[in-house]
Amino acid sequence: MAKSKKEVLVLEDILGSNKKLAASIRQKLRENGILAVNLLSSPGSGKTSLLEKIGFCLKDRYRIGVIEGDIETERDAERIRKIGLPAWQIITHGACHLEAKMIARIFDRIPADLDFLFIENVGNLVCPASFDLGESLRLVLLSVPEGDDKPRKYPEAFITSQVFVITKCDLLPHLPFDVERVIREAREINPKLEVFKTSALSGEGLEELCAFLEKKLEELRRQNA
Ligand SMILES: Nc1nc2c(ncn2[C@@H]2O[C@H](COP(=O)(O)OP(=O)(O)OP(=O)(O)O)[C@@H](O)[C@H]2O)c(=O)[nH]1
Ligand SMILES: [Mg+2]
Repeated sequence: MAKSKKEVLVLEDILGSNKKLAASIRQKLRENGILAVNLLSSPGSGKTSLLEKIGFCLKDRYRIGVIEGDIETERDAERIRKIGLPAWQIITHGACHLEAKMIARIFDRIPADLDFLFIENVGNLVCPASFDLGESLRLVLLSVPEGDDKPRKYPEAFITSQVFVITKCDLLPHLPFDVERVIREAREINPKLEVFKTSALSGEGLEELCAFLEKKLEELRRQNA
């Protein structure tokens, strides 16, 4: 059923105030030279697994913090703490996405001397795409078992992201998944997408992805200089 005019106005108001708050979060993070990265995907696509691997790859040279968004439990934050990184869990109690106000509420717990702040959004390929969290970089993940037809079906996540990470590529020999098709269709939606093929299991593509993140941090620092 079509939304009423009142519903549309309420939605516009929520998104408008989220955008303003996100802009001020982004400004503060950037002033401190922190690259904030928002990870979006369906439940179970491998966000936390990828963050564990990125953490291993970068933690000796950079200060990293992780915000974990989940509907319930502190499980993902505990996984991140196990690899020696600080993690702050946001439990949304039912909300299917993070919003800027949730980041703002825990903002004073985030050290100002971080290099990278990763934000793992609630597992959902739809709603998180509409909410800017103040990140400088948005990554959309799609895992091989989810199927190669998803970019056109869930375009907003691909339109609003700068990076497309195909995860669980170790499963490619076992599943029908056309890598060229998924990249082509994602770039038809958003021609500027950077694409990485990764596997948290085999390690494929992780070095390249980490090098890209380092380059993005350098760019941010250069803009600040
Ligand atoms: N084969 C394979 N399995 C993976 C890979 N990465 C993650 N998995 C598995 O996929 C499942 C989900 O991984 P998570 O990292 O928890 O996924 P997530 O996106 O963080 O899940 P939510 O936070 O619940 O949305 C786990 O059983 C992982 O072991 C991968 O590269 N290859
Ligand atoms: Mg997770």
